[in-house]
Amino acid sequence: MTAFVLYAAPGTCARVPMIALEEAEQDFEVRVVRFMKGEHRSPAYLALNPKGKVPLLVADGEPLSENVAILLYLGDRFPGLLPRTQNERERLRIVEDLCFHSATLHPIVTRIRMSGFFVDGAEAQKSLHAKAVEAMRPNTALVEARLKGGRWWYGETWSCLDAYFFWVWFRVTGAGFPAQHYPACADHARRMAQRPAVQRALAREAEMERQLESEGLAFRPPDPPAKVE
Ligand SMILES: N[C@@H](CCC(=O)N[C@@H](CS)C(=O)NCC(=O)O)C(=O)O
Repeated sequence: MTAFVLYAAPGTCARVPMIALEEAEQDFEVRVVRFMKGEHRSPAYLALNPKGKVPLLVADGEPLSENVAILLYLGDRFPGLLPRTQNERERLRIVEDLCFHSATLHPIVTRIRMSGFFVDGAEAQKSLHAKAVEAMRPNTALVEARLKGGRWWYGETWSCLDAYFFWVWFRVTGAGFPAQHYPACADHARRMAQRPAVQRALAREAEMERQLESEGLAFRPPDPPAKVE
C-alpha cells in the first residue's frame, strides 16, 4: 500500500500537490474524483473532505485538504519542495506566498475561467470576467517581475510555489486573459514543462482525462465570454 493517496481531477489545482509528490519522487496513488457525476458531493467523499473539493491528500491514513496545508506538510517531510527556513519569520514568508496563490490568485482565476459558476446570463458573466481580468493584471505584474531573467519563485532554486503559479498560468491562458503582456510568466511555464517530474504529473492527468472520456464524464470548461487585450 502506498503512503499517499491524492484525490484529484484533471486541470484542477490538485495538479500542484501532484507535481510536488512527483518532485519528491514519492510513490503515490491518484484517485480521480468524477465532478460530472457529482462524486465530490457523494457521502463517501464528503466523509473525507466535507468541503467537497480537490485536492485531498490522504497521508498515512489521515485526510488533509487545502493546498496551503498540503504543500506545507509535504515541504516539511521532503527536502527540495520548499526553502529551508531559519526562523518563524522566514517560514511566515512562505505561508504568505502560498496564501497569495490560494486566497488571492485562485479565486480570481476561477472567476476568469468559470464566470458562469458565479453569475447567470451572458452579460453578467462578461462583466464578471472583465473585472476578474482587471484584478488579475496587477497580481500577474508582481509575478512577472519576480520571474524575470529565468528565475524561479525563490530565485535560483525551484520550489512548489513554482508548481502553484504554473497551474494558475495554465488556467488563465486560453481563458481570455491577455497572457502576451507577461513573457516571463510564459517562459516560466515553458521551463516548468521541461521538468521530468512535471511531465510525469501531466501524464497522470492525461491518464485521468482518458479514463473520464471513456466513461463519458470529461469536463470541458465553457469558452470565456470575451478575449481581453
Ligand atoms: N482552497 C482550496 C480550493 C480547492 C478548490 O477550489 N478546488 C476546486 C478545483 S480547482 C474544486 O474542487 N472545485 C469543485 C467545486 O467547487 O465544486 C485549496 O486551495 O485547496
